[in-house]
Amino acid sequence: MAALNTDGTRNDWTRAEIAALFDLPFTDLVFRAAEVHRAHHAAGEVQLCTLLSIKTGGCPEDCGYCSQSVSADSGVKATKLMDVRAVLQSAAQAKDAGSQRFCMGAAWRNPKDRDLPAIVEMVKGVRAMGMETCMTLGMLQPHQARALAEAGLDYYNHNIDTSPERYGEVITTRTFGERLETLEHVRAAGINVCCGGIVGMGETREDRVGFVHALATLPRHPESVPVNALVPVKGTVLGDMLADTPLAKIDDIEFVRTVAVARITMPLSMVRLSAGRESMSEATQALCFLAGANSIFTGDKLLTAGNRGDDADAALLAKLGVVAMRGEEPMRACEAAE
Ligand code: SAM
Ligand code: DTB
Ligand code: SF4
Repeated sequence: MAALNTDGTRNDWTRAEIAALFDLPFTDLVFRAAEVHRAHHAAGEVQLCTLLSIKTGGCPEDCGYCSQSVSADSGVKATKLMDVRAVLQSAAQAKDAGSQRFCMGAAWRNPKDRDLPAIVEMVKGVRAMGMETCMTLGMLQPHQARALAEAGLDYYNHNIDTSPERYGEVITTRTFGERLETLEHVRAAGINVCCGGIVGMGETREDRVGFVHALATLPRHPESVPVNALVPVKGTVLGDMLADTPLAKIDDIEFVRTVAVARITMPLSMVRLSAGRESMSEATQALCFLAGANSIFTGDKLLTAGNRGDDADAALLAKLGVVAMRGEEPMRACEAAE
């Protein structure tokens, strides 16, 4: 018998249950996901988030998908940490464009303590503009997580990226366990967790089952779950592999299935349709919204890769009759659990 938490979520999903969801007839799966979505969220609303790379390239990690790794020959130029004023200018533009959350990403294995004062100023400055703040800076020590929490950071993004079994084939410079440790430090500091991964890296269905299983069985579900479709970048291990085997690209229906299973297993979480929308048809994106995705990255750039741009997104949302989420999310898992 499944054990329900007081907020109605479950952390005891089995792999067999998650595999059975993936195996459902497509329309049954999407219908179920849409029901779960409507029970917990305003189905006609999508959260708009904006990304800024505050420190680009030159990263010592060897993530096989990433243009910013020193192991990749992607042509991305390494930069220093941006200055606080420039970051706040970007944030002000994002706010004017209607963004609800400003996400700042750095190509680091981990932040150095000497970088923290500037990072803290960025969090405080963006918060003062009335936007939610998110940062993704790599691995954190407990004292660093606490410093970010004290600055008022709302979310920390740290992805598990794929199944525990596949992890070591994609990244060798850190372990799946180290990822979980940082997530624990973020939780312990009281910051909301944003954690998801990438599909379309040539993984199997079983890996996608293992990926959703790992997220849905965390002690508390991440408040945000980004589902990225691999953006194949020339010069990265996975980008080059996919260029040689085009059939390895994730099938649109399988991508929607992954979103739907994430929605059903983590009903209160925001499921973010993240990287890869530039090459995704409007019909596939509409199916993702039907299957419970309720957040996107706006603007014409992610960190280094292109994004659809505000005009194309405004047209799509208008066509679908979907509106931008304003103010607080309907319910946060961390609040509901208390
Ligand atoms: N360096 C930090 C870290 O890895 O934790 C933060 C930045 S990193 C770029 C954030 C996430 O972006 C990765 O965990 C991965 O899921 C996603 N990502 C990076 N490159 C991608 C690509 N080419 N396609 C899709 N998602 C990608
Ligand atoms: C996440 O899961 N996706 C975003 C965010 N977290 C930081 C990053 C996507 C990066 C896409 C590739 C690039 O722009 O280099
Ligand atoms: Fe570095 Fe993050 Fe890219 Fe990995 S995903 S190489 S940690 S920037």
